[in-house]
Amino acid sequence: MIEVEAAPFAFKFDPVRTALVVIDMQRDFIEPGGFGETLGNDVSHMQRAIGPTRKLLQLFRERGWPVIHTRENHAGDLSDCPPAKRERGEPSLRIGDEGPMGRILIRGEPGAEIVPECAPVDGETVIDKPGKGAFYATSLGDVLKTLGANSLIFAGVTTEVCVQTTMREANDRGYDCLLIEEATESYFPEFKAATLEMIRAQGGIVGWTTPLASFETAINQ
Ligand code: TIU
Repeated sequence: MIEVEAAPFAFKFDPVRTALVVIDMQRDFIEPGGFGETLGNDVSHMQRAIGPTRKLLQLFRERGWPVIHTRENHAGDLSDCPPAKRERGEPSLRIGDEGPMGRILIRGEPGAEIVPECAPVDGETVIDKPGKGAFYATSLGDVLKTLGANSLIFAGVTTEVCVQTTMREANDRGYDCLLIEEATESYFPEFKAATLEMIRAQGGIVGWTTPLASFETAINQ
């Protein structure tokens, strides 16, 4: 077992029963002209998560530990996009509309790809998901059962939307979940801070959080 200094207390995991889950590190959320910006967000904050997520990927790859990437996206005919999701609010472009990186949040379009720094490599699982939670309408649960995982390390964007939703889904399915603090970002710094706090409140009601350096120190011991 590996023991990581974390909040609200030490996180212990068996590396042969652990996977890294990187949530939605897509150009649509991170770069100007994508889905995140169409919703009215300042996407510049997102850049901060790229370096630490890349480092985390490197740590898992060096050890041959499993890596799973998710991508929020929809079929070109929008058959998996609830009208309520597409029609809500007054975005500058809606899901499926043509934008500077191709059709917004559509599978296979340039904007829906993972940023090059965090791109999947051969052998890594990529889960396309229509919702915010990565377990909803996907094979993630089956993939994790096949791996025999009981602990999940989380990174990705955005902290309070797809990362938190997926961590809550995972928590309800019995996984111990650790979020790496610098490897996640929100469009709203105060939402990121609040989400980290609510994850670890009440004795780790959703899971644990830790700085990347603490995780790296623990796995190097
Ligand atoms: N809008 C926002 O903060 N996030 C999303 O729509 N999706 C993800 O978090 N991936």
